Amino acid sequence: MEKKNTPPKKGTESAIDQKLAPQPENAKTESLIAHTADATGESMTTNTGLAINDDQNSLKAGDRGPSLLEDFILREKITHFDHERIPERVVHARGSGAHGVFKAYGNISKATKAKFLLDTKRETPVFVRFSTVAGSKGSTDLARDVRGFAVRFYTEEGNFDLVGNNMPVFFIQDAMKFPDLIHAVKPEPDNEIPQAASAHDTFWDFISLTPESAHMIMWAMSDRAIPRSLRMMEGFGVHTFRFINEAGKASFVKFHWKPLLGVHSVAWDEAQNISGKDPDFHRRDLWDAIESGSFPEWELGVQIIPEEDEFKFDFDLLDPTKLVPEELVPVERIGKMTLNRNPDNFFAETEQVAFHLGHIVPGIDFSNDPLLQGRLFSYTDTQLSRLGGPNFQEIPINRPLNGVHNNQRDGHMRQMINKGKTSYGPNSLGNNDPQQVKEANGGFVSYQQRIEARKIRARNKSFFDHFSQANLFFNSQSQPEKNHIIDALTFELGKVKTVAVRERMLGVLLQIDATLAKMVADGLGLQVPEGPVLNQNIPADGDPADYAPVKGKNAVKISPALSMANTIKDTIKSRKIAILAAEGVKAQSLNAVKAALEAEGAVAEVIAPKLGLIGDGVEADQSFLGAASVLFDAVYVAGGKGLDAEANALHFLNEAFKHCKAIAFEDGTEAILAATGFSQKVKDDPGVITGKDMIKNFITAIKGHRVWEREKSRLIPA
Ligand code: HDE
Repeated sequence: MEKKNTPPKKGTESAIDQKLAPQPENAKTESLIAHTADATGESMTTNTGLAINDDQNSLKAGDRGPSLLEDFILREKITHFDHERIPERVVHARGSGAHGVFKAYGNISKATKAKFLLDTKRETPVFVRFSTVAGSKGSTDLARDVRGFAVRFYTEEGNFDLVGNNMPVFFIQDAMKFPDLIHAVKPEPDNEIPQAASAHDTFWDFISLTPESAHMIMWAMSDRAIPRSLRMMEGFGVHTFRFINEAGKASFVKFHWKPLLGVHSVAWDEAQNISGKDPDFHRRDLWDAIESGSFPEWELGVQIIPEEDEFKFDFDLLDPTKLVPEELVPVERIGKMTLNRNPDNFFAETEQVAFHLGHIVPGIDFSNDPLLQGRLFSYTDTQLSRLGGPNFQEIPINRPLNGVHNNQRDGHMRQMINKGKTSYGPNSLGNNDPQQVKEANGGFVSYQQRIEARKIRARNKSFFDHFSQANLFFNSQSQPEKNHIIDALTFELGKVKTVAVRERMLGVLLQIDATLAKMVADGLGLQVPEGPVLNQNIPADGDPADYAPVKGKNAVKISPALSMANTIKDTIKSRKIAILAAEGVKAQSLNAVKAALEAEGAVAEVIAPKLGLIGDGVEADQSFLGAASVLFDAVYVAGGKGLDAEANALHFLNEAFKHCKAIAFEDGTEAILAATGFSQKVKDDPGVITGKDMIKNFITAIKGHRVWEREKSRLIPA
């Protein structure tokens, strides 16, 4: 039931003038007020507004008798409940949303006329939904997977959706293959196993026969697929889009999101543990950060490529399995997005938001990327079954701010009450309203690309270099990152039961990098097969020789921007630090450490053998039973009675060490360090801190995120 809300304030949808009205601080948030309900202090009613007297008992023939069909209150309640669920998204089912704002830097008018990218004074409201791809709605956040990074800008010219991922390329080149890819990665159809995982036969069967996926596979097997936080991921538009400027000149554009907290990941073993200890880890992390005022921020970056340069690259700009190396075309930062408000209602907002990369505004247009072109069909189509009909744009989270006027009418759940007799055009009975808009006044006109072509089902040969950028990505990684890719492939292929699929995949890896293939083969106890890689993406009448992958040149051999080792490492803001303590802990120094960490924006929690008071005014936030090292970024050992003999504390420390985290030992806790499994390994380890300048050194180590070099010995029990 809608509460009698405070009337929507000035600047809500209805009040906004289509032409450049000054917007309130966040016009979208205000526009949602009219649709929110708050039961605080209200009486309970049925959906028709009838006050309910008894919500505890159904109507019966006698208090021990059968329930009566007459009970319209019971029937209404149960009926609504029965229909609470809608189909989950066929991909990207598991997601988390947040509201925020975008502010342009105002430096891109040379390339685009999109108003929200030009006006530095205006804050454009945004709604963002992050997601995993393969898992169901209730699956773990920490699956090895691509992350969706979908951003809606509620601009003065309508909604612009940048529906991207946290990886800049994709598995396939043509929309025609998308259902195959997704069928291969989803749980296998006979037993619906495994959930939210690509480590199974059908996925690798498809991949090993689809060499165009090689580049994306490198990304998916890298640590990019197991982010530390949704707030610490890059985002990419993936496809090449077009910008159009005021003079009508077009250029190609690639979109990037650069997180101000840097790009960081967890370890794979850690990810698997988090999935058990807190499957909502990413969702909770995003929610908590926003609730605590630690607002995540990203800069929007663009790579602009003049139309004249379309054929200057050794790959095709229309091929979504390729990125444009930042060394060739630098990323220009053109604005900042800040996420500053959690949704009020998950279903109404995060679940019902209906993104579509076809939602664009003047100044932005599409390219002929065949993956992009197919997506232009899919997104509206999928909402029709997911949200139940053609009026999903009327759901509050989907409404544009500048109002909707056209001759579309009726359909399931129509909300709008259209006045007047005319719902057609041209009309003379209604002044021919709503009127079309001249381009000069903001009417959208598609970019007039010249096309002279034969109608044909085919792919240009410029799409056939499948391995050069896969090799560029692998080459650009630090040694620990390379090790992680090798481990990930060994893990995934190890779960594949069909040996022929494993072998075929080794053949693909050989085309990317011989050492990579050899290391994975060793782990699998197999030999790397020689011979050409099969490409099965060919039509029935195609000659396989015409479709063989070709070897490109790779103008760039190493791209530092592709390695997370080169990301920003200058803050511990919002990092979670565990302080291990037991009864009798020195309260003064514990409080000093906590204060120092919190002063840097970190979140510190005291973990002890039991809850309650453990020292002079010190309370445990969690006991070892409820806490786990994998849920923290670093550990401070504050000490206390018997901590060196506390098995849970030692396990906590060993595991933190294994996952390459910073660990500091307070003076007087030497016995605890001695009892760990890594006491003999701390010499020259920059992440194990003792002695002088402890806090300073500890903070520096946390800024470094992880001491990845530590992990290879694999000798730490945990
Ligand atoms: Fe999507 N994708 N996709 N996708 N996609 C969907 O739309 C589809 C692709 C992406 O948080 C669906 O509303 C096709 C690339 C995100 O609500 C569906 C193809 C990229 C989200 C769909 C692709 C994406 C989706 C499912 C190949 C990165 C979640 C529910 C032609 C650039 C949006 C929905 C959200 C969701 C189709 C490929 C990103 C079925 C056919 C490439 C972030 O329409």
